[in-house]
Amino acid sequence: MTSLSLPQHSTMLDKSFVYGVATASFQIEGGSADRLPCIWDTFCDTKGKIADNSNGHVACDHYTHWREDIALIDSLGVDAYRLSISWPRVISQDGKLNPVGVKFYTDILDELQHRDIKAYVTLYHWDLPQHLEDNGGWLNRETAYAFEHYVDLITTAFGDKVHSYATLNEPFCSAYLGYEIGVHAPGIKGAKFGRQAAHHLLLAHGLGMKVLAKNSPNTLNGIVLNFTPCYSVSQSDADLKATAYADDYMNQWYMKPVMDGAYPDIINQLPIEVRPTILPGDMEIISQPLDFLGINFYTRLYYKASDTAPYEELAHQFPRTDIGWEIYPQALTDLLVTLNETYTLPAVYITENGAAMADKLENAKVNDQDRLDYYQQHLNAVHNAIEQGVRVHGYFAWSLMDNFEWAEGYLKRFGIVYVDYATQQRTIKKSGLAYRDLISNR
Ligand code: IFM
Repeated sequence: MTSLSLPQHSTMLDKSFVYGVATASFQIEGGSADRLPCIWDTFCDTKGKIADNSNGHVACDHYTHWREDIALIDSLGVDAYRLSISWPRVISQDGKLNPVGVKFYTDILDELQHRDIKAYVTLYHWDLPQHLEDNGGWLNRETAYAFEHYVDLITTAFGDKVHSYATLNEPFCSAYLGYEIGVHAPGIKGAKFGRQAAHHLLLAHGLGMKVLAKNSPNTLNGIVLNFTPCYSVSQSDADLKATAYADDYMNQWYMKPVMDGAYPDIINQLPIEVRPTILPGDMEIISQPLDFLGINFYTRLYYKASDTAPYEELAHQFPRTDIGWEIYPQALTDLLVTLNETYTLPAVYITENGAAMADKLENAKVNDQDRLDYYQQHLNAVHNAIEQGVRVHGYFAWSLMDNFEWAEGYLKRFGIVYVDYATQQRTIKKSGLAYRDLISNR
């Protein structure tokens, strides 16, 4: 198959189904001299943390090329562009708006509006201002209130330029990868730290939602969570129990508080010293009503029982993408159907889905058939979930273009557009052309 298709009767072919592309500030912008340092700058400067020793100072230089990049987005014919706001670019150290940073984004939002592309804005995609980290970062409850203040200022400044706001992108990654196992910024390790950071991030989400309800009641407001569905290696009670625990620890830990105002019951199995400090009223703040839930999906994982821990995670099975993640599209259907059975879901958007592949630019073309196949299989998986009653309203490809893939640096390419980092030349890959055609053929 060289094109992307869906069954003719699919609601994903209705014009009301939103197709988009997604990026994040630190991963593409560069322009670091015009903003405050963030935790990823510091992490990149720490030896051994980033696979290719790179950083975000230039990245895709979107800071300079944003106008061409929006023209590129427009040429793909998408309905929406999901971008994130760099907190350290728009808020100065004294907590006031930085007009230069605000203008960068209002220019982008105006250009999107002019081209009739809906702006899906994420308010926090991991680039915490370093001065807040110096005060404890997400381990300090005050950071949640600093976020609330930032959301208040920036949403007032943006006025009616935005279609949708997400408070956080993937709090699992910020908390677990950043503060529990330390493979992401700020590189802190410890179960108590991970759980406490998660709680403060979720608190920030709830406080942010309240600000959005006040300042921006007409936008679609929600949160973006990532899920890596957990599968048991066997049907034995021990393996099933271990797998359920892993799901609660990795996935539902972020979902259940937001939807139901409570952590999964396994919180009571955690050693007392690991449990997060939760103040009265926190869970009510965290469980504000949502207009939408953004779901990011890439892969699944297998689990089994362990003698020394609540579960053991197995290596990814095959086939794998270039980042080593198993390709298993059925898990996306299973995930959506299960979430729909477990919770009362608001409108669902797949806010990220895509694959890192070992692309080659040859004769000004990238023949990424492997990525195209990944997209086809996952679009089918979303279609199948919709057929089973899940209200999915949109799908965003991750990513618009190759970019800084966190601890992997620039070694892993997720874009549907190839970026030559030496020249900043963009080339739409075969998958990008197919995505464009799927959208225009609706
Ligand atoms: O690149 C990231 C993105 O920033 C968040 N979700 C997962 C992507 C691929 O790792």
